[in-house]
Amino acid sequence: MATISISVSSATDVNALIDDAGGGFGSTNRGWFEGTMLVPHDSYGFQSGSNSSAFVAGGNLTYNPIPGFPNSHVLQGDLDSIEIGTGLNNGTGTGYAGSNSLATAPLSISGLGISGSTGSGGLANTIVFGLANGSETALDDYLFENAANDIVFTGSAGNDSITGGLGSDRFTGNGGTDAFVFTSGAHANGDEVTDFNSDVIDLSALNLAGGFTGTTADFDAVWYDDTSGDTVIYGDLDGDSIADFSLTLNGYTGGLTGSNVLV
Ligand SMILES: [Ca+2]
Ligand SMILES: [Ca+2]
Ligand SMILES: [Ca+2]
Ligand SMILES: [Ca+2]
Repeated sequence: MATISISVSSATDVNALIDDAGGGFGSTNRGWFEGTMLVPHDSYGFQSGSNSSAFVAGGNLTYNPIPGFPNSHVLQGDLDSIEIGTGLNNGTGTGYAGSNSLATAPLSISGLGISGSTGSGGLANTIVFGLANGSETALDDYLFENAANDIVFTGSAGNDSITGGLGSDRFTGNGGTDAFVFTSGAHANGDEVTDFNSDVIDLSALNLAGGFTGTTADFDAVWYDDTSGDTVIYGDLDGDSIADFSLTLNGYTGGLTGSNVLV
């Protein structure tokens, strides 16, 4: 459905930052949302009362009250991007629709590919107002639990961490010791790391009793093969020593140890 780009500009735990973006809002700390809202805008900006969180939703979006419910909020249209950070600067001076920027925006998500979202149950509305009401669940589900959506992740020069999702994802950690975390074989399967160096593949959530077995296939274990010019990491989930999932470290043949692959 969509190939979604996630990039970070400084050392970031991606999933924690998304969780914090939702957590910064909530019933007693709502984002501001006011101004000229009934015509389409390129972006809508939200800032929590304490400015512990701010985000900008970009696309071709229109705010409409639900007919008959004048105090209701529905965001409709195309949602392309979300930037998460702090320090919302609204260039229009007439509210939080229009020209928005963030003073610091460590996390940028683009290519969301949500078009023609309508109604209160539409993705644009559930994702954006989810965050503004303190819940990142709809965004998390769309990014990481939808097998039709692939992530292209670009890390910073620092130590980044991202918990990968369903779908075929591609991770470039850049500098630093980056952690690519997977919570199931299905989440890891088919994924690629383009620049593995001294980074970490964390499969510990899978609770595989066989542990990391180097280059030897074994039951309920994780092993690797680097004889093809890449390193392919395999895992057995059902005890037959035959791989049930694999992920690839492109162009890497430097060998792996239990400190690179956490099982
Ligand atoms: Ca994946
Ligand atoms: Ca990095
Ligand atoms: Ca790295
Ligand atoms: Ca197996």
